[in-house]
Amino acid sequence: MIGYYYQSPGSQDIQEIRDSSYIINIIEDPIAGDWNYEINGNLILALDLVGMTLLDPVKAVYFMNSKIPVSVGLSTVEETSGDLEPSDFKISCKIKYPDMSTTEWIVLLDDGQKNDLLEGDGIFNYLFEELSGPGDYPVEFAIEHIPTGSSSLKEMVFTVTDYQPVKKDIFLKIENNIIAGSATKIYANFEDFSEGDFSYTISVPDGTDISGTLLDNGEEKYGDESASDGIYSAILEELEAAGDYMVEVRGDYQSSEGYELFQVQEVIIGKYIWIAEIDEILEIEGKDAILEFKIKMESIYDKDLIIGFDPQKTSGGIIDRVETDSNILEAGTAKDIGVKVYFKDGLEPGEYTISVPFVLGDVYHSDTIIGVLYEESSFMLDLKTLSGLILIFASLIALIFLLYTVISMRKLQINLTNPRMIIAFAIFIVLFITGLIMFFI
Ligand SMILES: [Ca+2]
Ligand SMILES: [Ca+2]
Repeated sequence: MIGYYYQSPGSQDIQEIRDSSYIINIIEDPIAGDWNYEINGNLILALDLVGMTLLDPVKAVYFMNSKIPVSVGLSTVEETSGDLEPSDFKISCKIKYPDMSTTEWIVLLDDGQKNDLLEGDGIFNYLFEELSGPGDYPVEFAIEHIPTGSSSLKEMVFTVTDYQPVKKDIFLKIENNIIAGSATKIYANFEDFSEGDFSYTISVPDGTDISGTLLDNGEEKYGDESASDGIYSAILEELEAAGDYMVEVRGDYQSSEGYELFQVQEVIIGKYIWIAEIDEILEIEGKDAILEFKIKMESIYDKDLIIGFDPQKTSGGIIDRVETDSNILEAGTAKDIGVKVYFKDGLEPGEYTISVPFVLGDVYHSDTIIGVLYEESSFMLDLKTLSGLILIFASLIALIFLLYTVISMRKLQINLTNPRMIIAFAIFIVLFITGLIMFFI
């Protein structure tokens, strides 16, 4: 409900608009004087109760190549309660160029897209990129409460200058301990060794960023040799993962004219482990299903790394284990590593694609994909198997002799217990069983 208090009672023509979610009272032709009002309800939404803060542009002066962020924040005014629904508001701005021409009404968005960090947080944004020249740019803001159609206006001005201050150079150095193995020191200075605020951001191979401050306080833990010499330092610990690190240093300072300026410099450092690819299809030689090959590995890394394998990865259950002739990849070396891949029993002949899951230290995982050919004919070469086949063949000669004897038995009146029969049968059995044992073991 809404109550009005006027200095003296009198009839006023009040028009009321009522909806399920709001009530608007419009006082036509109000009597001059002080008015008070009181509003009660679960949700209070009145334009007067909504604060509009210009968050940007914050600076009064911009350079010609700038992009001007335009940002407005909505908030409930102090001493009021109730929820604010940012989507009930439309905020727009109109920018006037120095030549007096103006832009159209530009809608600021709270959509969490391109120029807006978060959707629905009541902060509306736009990025103005079309500066036409130096001069004053008055900006008119309009805020509209969509459900009630009520609106209000605000104005501010920013100035664009064509003055281009000469930027100081910034120098960045990285004490590269990639092979030596210790923490990495970075240091930076302006060309004239003047003061500034120095900070760094490092993009780590896994995509995250580390940031911090470089200091000129002479403290050892920052790697700073002497205080206030204009050389700012920081020590970076724990750059563990292999890959590229992009180090960016930013120095903020004030130009002699009082403009806030900054300069950025970046350098890429890297820790690499490289494992060669194997393009050709490798053949398994010998009766046992063991693949042997050599592979080239190279390390540009500051520590020796243990060469191991991920036992969980078995190429779909066919790999039993993997062994190498060397367990260490030394820091800063390249070498050929002999690898033996043991397959599980019962590998069927055929062509396979396996991945050998190398794990180097805790820092590098790489699956090396290899085509493998496993042929049945390869076990025919085995000497023991060959002897077994010869014995089985020899036993067949005895069998033929035995059969011949049985066929001609009646004609020659030879008895089954004839010693020739028994000897031939015994020879066949002995040769045949020995041959089988040799063939299969
Ligand atoms: Ca927003
Ligand atoms: Ca210093």
